[in-house]
Amino acid sequence: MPIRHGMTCNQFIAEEQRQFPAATGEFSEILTRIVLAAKIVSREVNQAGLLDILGATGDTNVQGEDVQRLDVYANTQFIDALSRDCYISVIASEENEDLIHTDESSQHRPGKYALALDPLDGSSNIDVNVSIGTIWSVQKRVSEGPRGTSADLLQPGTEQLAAGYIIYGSSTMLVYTVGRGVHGFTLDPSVGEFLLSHHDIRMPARGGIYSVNEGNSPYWTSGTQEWVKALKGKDNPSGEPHSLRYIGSLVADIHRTLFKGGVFAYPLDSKNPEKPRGKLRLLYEASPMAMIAESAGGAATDGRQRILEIQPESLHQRVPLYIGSRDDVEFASSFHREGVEVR
Ligand code: AHM
Ligand code: MG
Repeated sequence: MPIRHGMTCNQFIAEEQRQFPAATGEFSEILTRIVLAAKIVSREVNQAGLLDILGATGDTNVQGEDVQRLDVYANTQFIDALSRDCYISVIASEENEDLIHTDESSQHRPGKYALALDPLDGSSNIDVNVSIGTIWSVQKRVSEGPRGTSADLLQPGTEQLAAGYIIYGSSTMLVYTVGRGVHGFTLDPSVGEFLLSHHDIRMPARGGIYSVNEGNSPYWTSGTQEWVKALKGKDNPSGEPHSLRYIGSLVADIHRTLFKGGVFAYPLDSKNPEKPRGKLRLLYEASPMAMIAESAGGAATDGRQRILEIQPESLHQRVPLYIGSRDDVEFASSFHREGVEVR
């Protein structure tokens, strides 16, 4: 079946699989499970107000943040969809401190793949009807033996086989890449299918928007402060002040950046002076988004190093992130490279 506007995501996945005659279908099965979980979570997100499911559970997650009920729901849906009789061996989720072993519940031989998951990012926005999203990436398992290990997830982002996000916004969209172009599918609720709406998305090489929580500027390094000052003036590659757009929901901010160009950043800050750090998590926020950005012609860096080349050290590791149009990310890097930045 030729690639055509309006084909379902599952048809598209099957079509991509046909390009690899040796493929067993296991990888495609993982993608179709993600599609299924996305539909279920989308339905729940859209009915959140009606079902009175909004609000915090009263628990805190491993990051010390309030857990929203929808976070828990989304976490359960994605883990269930990808655990039972699936080909995923281990999952790292933002909502779970420890690695999740799916091997025990699997009827199959140990899975060949590992999943990194942020089940519902931007959850502080749920109660105010702002777009939120799910972020995921799949890696090939590298450990041997009957059970997966954290080594399966602690691989540089260059080893990701697929990465994607689902944005629950004015419509629900699934955007993903297997490294050969970035494709977007819009959920048609009347037929319950994600339909191909954006084939081979390309990010503009340069944009006119910067997206950053400027309230953190007193805690930024001087390099970051200088960079934003340049973006607000005329001393930047486009020669005119950039517009500021900040939703505070990573998936929504990056979704806009993918289509309109510009740069999204969550820089290093010294809110904790003992330990300056970025906020966003490498495995299930920065790395998948970096794969999408690069596959669409954009770039992603921590200011000094390509995000995809960072060797992860722990499941919930945080990194500074500058992501978006190629030229805009290069401009950000020029203020952060070793020797330029004063901390
Ligand atoms: P979360 O994983 O707890 O939802 O936090 C991540 C979110 C991102 O969606 C967003 O880019 C960022 O936190 C916003 O942080 P801030 O409110 O500090 O600007
Ligand atoms: Mg998150």
